[in-house]
Amino acid sequence: MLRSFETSTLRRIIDLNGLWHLAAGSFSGPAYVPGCVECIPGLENHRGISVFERRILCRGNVIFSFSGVSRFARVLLDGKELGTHEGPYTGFSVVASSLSPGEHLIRVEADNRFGEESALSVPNDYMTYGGITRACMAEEVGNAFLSGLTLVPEERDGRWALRVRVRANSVRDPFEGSVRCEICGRVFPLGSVCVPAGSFADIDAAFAVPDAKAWSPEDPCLTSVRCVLSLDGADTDDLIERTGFRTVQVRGSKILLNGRPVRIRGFNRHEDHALFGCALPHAAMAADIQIIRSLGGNAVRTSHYPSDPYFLDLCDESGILVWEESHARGLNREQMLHPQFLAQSIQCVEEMILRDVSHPSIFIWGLLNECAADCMECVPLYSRLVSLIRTLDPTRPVTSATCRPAASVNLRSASPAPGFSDGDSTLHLYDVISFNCYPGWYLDIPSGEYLRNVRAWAQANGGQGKPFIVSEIGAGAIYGFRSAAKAKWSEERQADILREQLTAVMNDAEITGVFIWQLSDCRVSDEWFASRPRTMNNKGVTDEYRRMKLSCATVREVFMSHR
Ligand code: ADA
Repeated sequence: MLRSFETSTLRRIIDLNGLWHLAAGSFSGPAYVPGCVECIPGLENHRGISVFERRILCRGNVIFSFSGVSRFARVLLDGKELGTHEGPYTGFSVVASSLSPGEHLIRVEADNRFGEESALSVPNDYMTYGGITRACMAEEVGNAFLSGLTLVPEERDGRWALRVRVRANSVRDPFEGSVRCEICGRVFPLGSVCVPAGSFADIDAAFAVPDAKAWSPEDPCLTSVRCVLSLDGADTDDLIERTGFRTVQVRGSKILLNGRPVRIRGFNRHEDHALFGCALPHAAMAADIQIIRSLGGNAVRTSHYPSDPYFLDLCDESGILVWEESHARGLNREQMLHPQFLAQSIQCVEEMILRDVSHPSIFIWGLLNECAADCMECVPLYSRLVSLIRTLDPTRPVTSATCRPAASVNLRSASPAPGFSDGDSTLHLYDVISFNCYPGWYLDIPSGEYLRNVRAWAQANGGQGKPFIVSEIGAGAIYGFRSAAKAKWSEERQADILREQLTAVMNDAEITGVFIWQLSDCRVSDEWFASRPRTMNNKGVTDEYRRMKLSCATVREVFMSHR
């Protein structure tokens, strides 16, 4: 299962998770999917093509769906290529048609090498693992099937409506059918649909849902919607998606959830774990949410890429608010001007929003963390991607986490290079302003003073009157390193810095909230930054096994006193 709930009642679903045969480097043997090849002894530093194979009993038309293959995937059935996909953090499906009943061989080639053709996955302050890193499944369908069901609740004058989009597809033969939705025991006809041979037709409808129950973090009540395709009066295919009825609005310097201002007490979360790499099992995902709640948190930022959809399901169910981010971290001018950058970014944004727009827990979209927002040639790229997000989902605010106020705010005197501005030139594009700030760690300046300076600069440079989020703040500590002198990298030092930083943020009523950098220590690409101790980003409040550092008690104390 890719999701935490049943997604169809009419399809035969084959779970593809479990043992596959893996050939990678010198390894040849069984490997668990989903999983990272780097978790297999001997493959800890594998960069290359990993070949996964397994046999599957199926027949007819089969949709193979993958939630994530890192980084580039090629899928073959019985030796014939079904499709390819770039990007580790969004899913994809390929269809095989008219299969004879019996055993078939599926083969997935997962390539985690960096290279010329990869604009977004580059050596970075996190690890690009390899393998079939998220869940996968196969589904048997007939000639006519549905895909891409999305649900967007809309509130008008205190009444709820639901916008439903779904695609009707033909594998081979043309058809005419009808589509309906079932919600809370009621049936809403979406009309008839006429699909040419081997093609598709999109259905887009909105209808009132008079007895909708509201979703909120305190009472995360979810609504299931079943969409059914019928041909000649017989139900042929169905899809189930979930949503929650809630509103998100930006009003002046506040973000309102269901009409009330929210205060974010959040954590940045990389998908990374000492035992599982980026392929966290569901229980480990749920454990992360328990840690966030136990520390007084109410939100998570999926830094710096779209999350595993199962984790988003858990956030919906737990009432944890989510900042979901399309993939990119710290790309400089040359990297943003890469010939594939725009096409791959558009693909990532489109796949993320199509996949995730129905999640009520997602309250904001983010993009392009700490990229070259001070480069005048790059500003149009930002603009293009922000417009794309707004077109695909006009219901949520958009933001980008930046670390670039004017150099003087960061106590530097450098003047900008030709073609660059002194500070971020894209703030005018966003609904919410977000800054990554490390006073007390990278900068020797008191947090209160630094945050006031950054905010004043943002107000004067495109952020006037907009909500302001501290999208990262934190300090490093090596788990178990205790020091009476509170030396750098000690747990004591991290706890002290976080207390000072978080107190400053939470005491400033003009700041909408904070995402601590970060929930757990994560592995860093070897190729990126050898001077990070342990080749890890050690700013987690827990280590990579989720063992709590001293700072957890501090975070809990500060967050709990601001609930
Ligand atoms: C950033 C960046 C993070 C991480 C962090 C750090 O601002 O967005 O990915 O690298 O700094 O630890 O320095």
